[in-house]
Amino acid sequence: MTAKPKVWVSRPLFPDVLARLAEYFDVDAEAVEHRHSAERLKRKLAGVDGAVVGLADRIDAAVLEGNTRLKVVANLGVGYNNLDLEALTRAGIVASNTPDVLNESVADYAWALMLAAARRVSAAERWLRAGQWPGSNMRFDDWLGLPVHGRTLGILGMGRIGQGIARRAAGFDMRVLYHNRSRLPEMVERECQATLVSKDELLRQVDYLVLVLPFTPENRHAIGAPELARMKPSAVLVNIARGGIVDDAALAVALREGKLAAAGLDVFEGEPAVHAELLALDNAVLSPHIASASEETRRAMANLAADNVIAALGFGEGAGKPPTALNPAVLARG
Ligand code: 8YV
Repeated sequence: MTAKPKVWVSRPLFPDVLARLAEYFDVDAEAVEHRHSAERLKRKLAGVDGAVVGLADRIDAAVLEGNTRLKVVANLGVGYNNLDLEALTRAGIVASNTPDVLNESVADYAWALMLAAARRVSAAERWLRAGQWPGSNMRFDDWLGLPVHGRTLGILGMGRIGQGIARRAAGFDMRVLYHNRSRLPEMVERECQATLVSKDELLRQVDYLVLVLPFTPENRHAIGAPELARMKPSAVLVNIARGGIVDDAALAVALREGKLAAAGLDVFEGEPAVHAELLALDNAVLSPHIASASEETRRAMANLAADNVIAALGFGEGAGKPPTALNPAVLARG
């Protein structure tokens, strides 16, 4: 009997997904979360045919150097700025991500942050838990927040997640504006009831701005001090995309000085560290990169990553056709 191919899973995963992988492979799965050093990544990847990796695992040319065994890297996320796709392609390694399966959960969560930031949910809960309600003589005009219904929602980056966020806006009677590299097909625009505007118009007109851009060098600090200055002081910013798209230091200043009303942030520059000034602000609702974290969605993401590894290594029904390969040309090369 020939030995099974080897697969490394860099983060703990659902046991049933690991069991699926184990049907085909000799699986080495991390039992606890680690921040893997480049050296450890290199060593682990040198000894396997396939890998399932997370966003904290930076797979670049240095990590791949001298690796002649690895054939597939499946990323647990739709965003793949942790992968050097060119280096992987050059090395003949298939890379995959997890698009689509997370669209609706992430869109739900964008709304959670929007509503929580507008209505000061986190700050009010902190106050209540601190025992401040009894004896506070809470006034009729305390804890006033911002209305969401009937306002203007802006979406920067109108892929499928952005479209999901836009579709939900109909229930809040909102006008939806978007800015994107290219205009959406008319039918999709109609479905989302969204209108394409320039980035400048978007910044100036919206009451709620949700960022759904991929993290690329061009999108670094797409929202910095100059952009924040163009927004209404009553506006709310929501980032469920990637840290680094927003200049967190500039955002903290705008929030502190009342140049922006509030923010809902799930991602941060340099996470898991969070800018100290953001941590100190009551008008920032902060969460630890959990927008896709519903049971159903995380399970679907893990299964999709497993599907890609299984297919790329020539097993299962889709043998040879990983469903969400980012560089399918590698497969054609054989
Ligand atoms: C993460 C994400 O993958 O899909 C993405 O790009 O950022 C998230 O869904 C998830 O938080 C696991 O780290």
